[in-house]
Amino acid sequence: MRASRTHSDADLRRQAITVLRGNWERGHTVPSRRLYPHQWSWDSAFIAIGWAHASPGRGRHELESLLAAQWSDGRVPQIVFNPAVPRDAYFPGPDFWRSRDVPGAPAMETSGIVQPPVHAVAALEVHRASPALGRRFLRRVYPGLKAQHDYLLRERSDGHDLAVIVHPWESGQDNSPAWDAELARVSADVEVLAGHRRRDLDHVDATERPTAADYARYVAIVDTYREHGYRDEPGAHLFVAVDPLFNALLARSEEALAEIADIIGKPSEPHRERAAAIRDALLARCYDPAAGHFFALDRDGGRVPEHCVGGLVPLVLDLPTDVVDALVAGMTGPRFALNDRVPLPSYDLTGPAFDATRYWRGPAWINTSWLVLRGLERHGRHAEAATLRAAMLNAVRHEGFREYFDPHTGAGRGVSDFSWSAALALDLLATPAPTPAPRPLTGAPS
Ligand code: 2M8
Repeated sequence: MRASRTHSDADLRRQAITVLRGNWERGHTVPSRRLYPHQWSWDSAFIAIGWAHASPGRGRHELESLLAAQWSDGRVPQIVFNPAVPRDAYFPGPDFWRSRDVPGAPAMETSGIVQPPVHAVAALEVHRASPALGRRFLRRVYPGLKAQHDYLLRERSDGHDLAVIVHPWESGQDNSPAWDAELARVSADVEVLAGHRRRDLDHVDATERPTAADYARYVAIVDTYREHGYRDEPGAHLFVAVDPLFNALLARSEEALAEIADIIGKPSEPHRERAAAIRDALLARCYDPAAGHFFALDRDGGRVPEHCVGGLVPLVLDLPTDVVDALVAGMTGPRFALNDRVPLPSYDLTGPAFDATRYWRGPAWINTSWLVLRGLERHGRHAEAATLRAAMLNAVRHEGFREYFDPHTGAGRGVSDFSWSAALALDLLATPAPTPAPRPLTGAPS
């Protein structure tokens, strides 16, 4: 890490707002002007949480513009394409997804898959930032947020209270080693990429991005889903998995929906029941007490024994104390090596597939650390939360609002001026670090 670029909290705040303003695009914020020039689903949720501290009106627009692209079955698309951006600026673009051919898709063009549902949490945070504006915003977004969850629990049920993902992109942790075995079952030749041009490699070094073999499979999975009109029917899915991060966020968002329902006078109990059912299923199916970690499941319900940062994210939920203790022990041990310089790695530092530079196979990301931080706070683990907060702020202070960071050295990687890194830093700066619980002074006079 370069020590020369240190900034005060006030400087950092100003710079974060400058990044968000630079990426604002009439109604939504692009994750990155260069690499991701459209609106992304879970990015918008994190970005709205940042806007809540700088411009709550933009936070509301961010979420409402995303929900305006919701499909009639309730799915909130992973990408909403901006018609003003050249159609081939990002691959796969609107001509690949062809949402216009699908009944029930919105007027604007979108992709046909989803991303982790953290939007109800974001809506509540945006509301809390400006409650004086009344409950109208929550009234407007509640039906869409409820329909988003209904879709996941209805069409994507694993039959045991958890929701499945049907594409690695749906996890947001695209090339995580958790998906390797399931992805290996998809037969796809890199030839399927022939008529396409990967635009990501124009902006970021190929050693940091998913491989051509991964992209061929990503394309093949969508080709089949598209042939089924993006209906979740038998034969439509070449890839099926259960992601602990996705389901932890679904449960946390159900809790947020319960709070929203209370505020606007709707029944909240069904949301609390759903949150508890998802949490219980995560504990029963994804948690391995011997390993002290939550694991992804393959399509047959088998645990995928890869330690990924997503397996720490269920900390955002109420959990038994022994589970919290085990997760914290795993986080501070050699696999995730919690420290105050660099945020948590996306994957086990000691794991066989670890790669310090390749995207979700090792690099440290601000959003996943932010989720774990909120979980640590929920469980009163203030010392570990303070350490993680220091690491996140240290990374962006020294390297700027990069997309991800080398998990050993903290060197910035991926694109610069990345929106959720700026947005979540803004949230950290707006929330003072809690005072650690008093500890006995060793050797103090009695
Ligand atoms: C990355 O994913 C996109 C596909 O959705 C890509 O690689 O092109 C992931 O980091 C994902 O989590 C994120 O939402 C997206 C935009 O920031 O980029």
